[in-house]
Amino acid sequence: MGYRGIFDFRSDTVTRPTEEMRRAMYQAEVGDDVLRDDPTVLRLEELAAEKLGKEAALFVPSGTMGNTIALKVAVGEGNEILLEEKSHIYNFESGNVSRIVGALPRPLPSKRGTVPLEVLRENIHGGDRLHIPPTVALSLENTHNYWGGAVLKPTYLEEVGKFSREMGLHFHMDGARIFNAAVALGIPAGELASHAHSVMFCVSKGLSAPVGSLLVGNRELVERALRVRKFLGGAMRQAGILAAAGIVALTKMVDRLAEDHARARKLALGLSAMDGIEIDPAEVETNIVIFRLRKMEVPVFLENLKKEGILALGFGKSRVRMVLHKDLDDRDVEKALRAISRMMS
Ligand code: TLP
Repeated sequence: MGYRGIFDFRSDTVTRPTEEMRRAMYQAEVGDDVLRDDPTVLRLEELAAEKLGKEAALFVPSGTMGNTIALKVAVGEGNEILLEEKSHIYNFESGNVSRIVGALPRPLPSKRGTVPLEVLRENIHGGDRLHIPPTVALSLENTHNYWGGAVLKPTYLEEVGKFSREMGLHFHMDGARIFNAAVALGIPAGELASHAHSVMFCVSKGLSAPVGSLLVGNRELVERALRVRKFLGGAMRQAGILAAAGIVALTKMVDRLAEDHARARKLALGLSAMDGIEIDPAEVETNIVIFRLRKMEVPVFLENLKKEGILALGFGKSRVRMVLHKDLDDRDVEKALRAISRMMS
């Protein structure tokens, strides 16, 4: 399909709103959400809480803000949070854990996003020593962006949930793409969310809404989050215009994520047969495809690909990321494979 001759594999954030979303946005009933008067925002929040099986939800402008608010509420200044070392929160959110939350982030090694329980356990600090910030929370990412859309196993999440309750830690989930995980596993997103105290997810990624994320949790957390959202300047007025698209995202766009996953596998399989490209297609579980270049520099690869009207993203020194989404179809995947194959031979 592409868009105006450009085949954009950089991210699922590039998806444009569907016709149905645009109609819903046009017709949205709105009010002032700072005064909590916007019926469409309230409806989206109710729907989000219901889908994730939590008491309440808060609509926020971005995933970054949703994560920051959650940690500002649950971690707080002078405390420590355990994070997976390649997580988005630790690496790609402008250092907000230290800059805005005022907490100490402790990055921990993992196997594709799964931090072993014993590693979590070994890194917990109590509040008994004056010079060590006490560990009060942990955060996991599902699906995991850096690890190529890896899905965290429900049994692992259950264990972490149990562990966090035993240890008195707050368990936050950066579930920007939690619906991709749920669709890949064939289970409701609520089942994955049930083990965490708070979850942030985005409607602006594979679900194709133009803007927005939701923070879900219990009523107390969301009430406190409302204050932090205001403090960060994230409280919006007639935000129902945006929330209307979010409602379509949650009600109409979830099941189709399976198509993106199938195309990602097809892309990975094709790439794995090419000389100079390193990828294990078995690791591609959702819509993100990350591969390593053996013979070509990443900027050269991206520039050559761009000449064919295809956009991808450099992801580290020798890695490239290509993401599948609703604005890319089977033909676009084939086109990309042909172009890359020409470039590599
Ligand atoms: N990720 C973006 C870029 O920042 C890399 C992308 O294109 O994938 N958590 C996860 C796991 C994310 O992947 C992202 C965005 C966020 C949080 C932040 O969401 P936004 O961009 O809405 O602040």
